[in-house]
Amino acid sequence: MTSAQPAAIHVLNGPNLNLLGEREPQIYGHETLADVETLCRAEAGSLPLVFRQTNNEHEMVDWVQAARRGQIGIVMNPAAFTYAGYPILDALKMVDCPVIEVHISNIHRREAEWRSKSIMTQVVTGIISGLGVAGYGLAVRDLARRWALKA
Ligand code: CA2
Repeated sequence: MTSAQPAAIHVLNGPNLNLLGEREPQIYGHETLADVETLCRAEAGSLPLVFRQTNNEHEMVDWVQAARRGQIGIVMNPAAFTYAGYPILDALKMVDCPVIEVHISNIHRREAEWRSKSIMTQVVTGIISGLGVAGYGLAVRDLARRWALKA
C-alpha cells in the first residue's frame, strides 16, 4: 500500500495469535482472532480496516512499511516480536500515523520477567495491556477519534 491508497486502520497481529482461544484461556480468554476482527470492525464503523496476522517477521515489516504514509493508524499486538523484533521496531519509527501497542494479557504481571520488557513501547503512541481482547476495541476507538479530530 502506498500513500495513494485509501486511509485505513491496520490491525496487525504477531506470531501464534492465529491460535488465540485454543490454549491458556485463563490468560488470554476464550475469544478467537476472528472474534477480535469482528470486534475491531464493529468499533471502526465505516472506517476501512485491514486485519492481519503473521508468524513471519519480514511480513510484519512489509505491512508496517505499507502503512507508513497517510494511514489512520496501526494497532499492533506484536506477540513474541515484542521482545526482539528490531526490524519491526525500525519500521515503526518510519510511520507517520499513531501506533497503539496492544497486549491481551498484562505483560507486567506475568510469570516471566522478560514478558514485561517490550522494545516497541519506546516508539509507539500508547500501549494497552491486560484488558483482554477489549483492548483492541479501545485502541481502534482511539485511532478513530484521533482521525476525526484531524478532519
Ligand atoms: O498478551 C498478549 O497479547 C501477548 O502479546 C501475547 C503473546 C505473548 O508472547 C506476549 O508476551 C503477550 C503471544 C502468546 C502466544 O500466543 C497464544 C496463542 C494462542 C493462545 C494463547 C496464546
